[in-house]
Amino acid sequence: MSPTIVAPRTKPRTKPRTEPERPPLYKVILLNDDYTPREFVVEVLKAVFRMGRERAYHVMLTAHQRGVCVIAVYTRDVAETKAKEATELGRANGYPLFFTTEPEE
Ligand code: TYC
Repeated sequence: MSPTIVAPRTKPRTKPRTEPERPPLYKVILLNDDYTPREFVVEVLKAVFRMGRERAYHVMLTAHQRGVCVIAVYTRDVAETKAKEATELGRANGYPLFFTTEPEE
């Protein structure tokens, strides 16, 4: 019996590797107001954004002095959930504390 001749593959076995797409990131932004106590803002930042006291105090003070402060960057779902949760903690305690999100350029 004559040997079977196998034609060489002309196509690569696998697709060329491409880097996985990175998901778009969203900033969580803290807005200043005249009513929420400073200490309450610090506690919310610690609880929802897992900040230590010093960083939370610094972020609170930046928002207090400049009107806004970017807190952190997350994927869209996480950013929106945390902003909602933190805003809701303020509302539940009768404060107008407000967190918003915006896409990172
Ligand atoms: N401005 C508030 C006060 O003087 C404190 C405060 C800081 C509120 C930051 C909101 O994002 C904020 N009591």
